[in-house]
Amino acid sequence: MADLKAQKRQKFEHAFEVIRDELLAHFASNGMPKDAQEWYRKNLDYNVPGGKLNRGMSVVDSVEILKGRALTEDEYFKAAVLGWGVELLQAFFLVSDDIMDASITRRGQPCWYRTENVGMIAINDSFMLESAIYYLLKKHFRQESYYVDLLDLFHETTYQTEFGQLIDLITAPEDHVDLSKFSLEKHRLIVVYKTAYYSFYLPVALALHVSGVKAIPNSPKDPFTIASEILIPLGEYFQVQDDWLDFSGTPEQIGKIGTDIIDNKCSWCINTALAKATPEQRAILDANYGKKDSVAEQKVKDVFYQVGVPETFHKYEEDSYKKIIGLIETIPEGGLGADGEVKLKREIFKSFLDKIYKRQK
Ligand code: GPP
Ligand code: MG
Ligand code: MG
Ligand code: MG
Repeated sequence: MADLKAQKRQKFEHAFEVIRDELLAHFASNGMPKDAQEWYRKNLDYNVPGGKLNRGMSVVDSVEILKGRALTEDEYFKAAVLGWGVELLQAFFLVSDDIMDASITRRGQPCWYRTENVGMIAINDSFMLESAIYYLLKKHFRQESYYVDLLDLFHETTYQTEFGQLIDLITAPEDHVDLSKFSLEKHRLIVVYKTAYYSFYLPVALALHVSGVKAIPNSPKDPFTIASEILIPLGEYFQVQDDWLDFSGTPEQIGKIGTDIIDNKCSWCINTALAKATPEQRAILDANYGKKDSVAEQKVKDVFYQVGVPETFHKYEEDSYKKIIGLIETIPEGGLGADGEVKLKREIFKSFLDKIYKRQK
């Protein structure tokens, strides 16, 4: 089982080498100089392949489940291009998010903008990671009837993520801490937009398009709408885990140093603590949250422990799992769709949920 997982990952990583070489060959064919070619290669290698790859591999896994059989080499590669498209989008977001969040490390190494000679060139590097998606889509999908659907989906999802990033950032001003502005409703809006669409809806919607599933606009039977009704809550749960790990995980474990308390973020942990704090504890939170100082950060963490944020999280995790299983079971056991058509199947969502349930990084 573990072996099969490792093999799957290896195969997906191998596709990255091919895709990266296509991007580099195209770049070189525009007469770009050797030092720029090396720069672009380093940007791609440093920022794209080193994560958990859940998002990218979910495209391939979902296509396999939808087709109900092993993929041909050609089908596999096309699904992998879309999967790496999601990973490129994620790399674009993370390189720029780390600048905006003043983060230190990512995936166990310094954030790209903090590496030697990079600095603010990382902004342009992040743009190139995004644009690479559209080069690849054109190269591999220009002839397909659903090409425009892929373009639309990547564009719309990017825009939604940017909405979410905006509200994440303006809810966390650097120079003005006001915890009364936070709420779990605000948190939900932030995380659905900044994380759930691109991390959960996008991979499955791509798999549906490449498998020939058609949208049924304005219908309660639309497979894309039905998928999003499960995937958005799944993404919300995932980002609550991210907030929890930012507070409780060690850098060795999560590959990044948590910055949410220092950055004044409207995270799940602070909202949970605010709901449970006594007036004394609330005063400690008010005085120490969002301060660029590790003593203040520790005081906030102490209150998080005192009010039972860990216990509340574990309960939340169990409840979310049950809730999402319930949503998955609204899909008929034999799949959703007419005979002879590609059917939406429970296993797509179950396999995605299993990838993240009780994750430690
Ligand atoms: C995760 O937030 C959200 C993103 C990475 C989306 C960024 C969107 C942009 C348009 C740049 P986070 O800051 O909690 O992630 P992490 O904890 O990994 O830094
Ligand atoms: Mg952020
Ligand atoms: Mg961040
Ligand atoms: Mg985070």
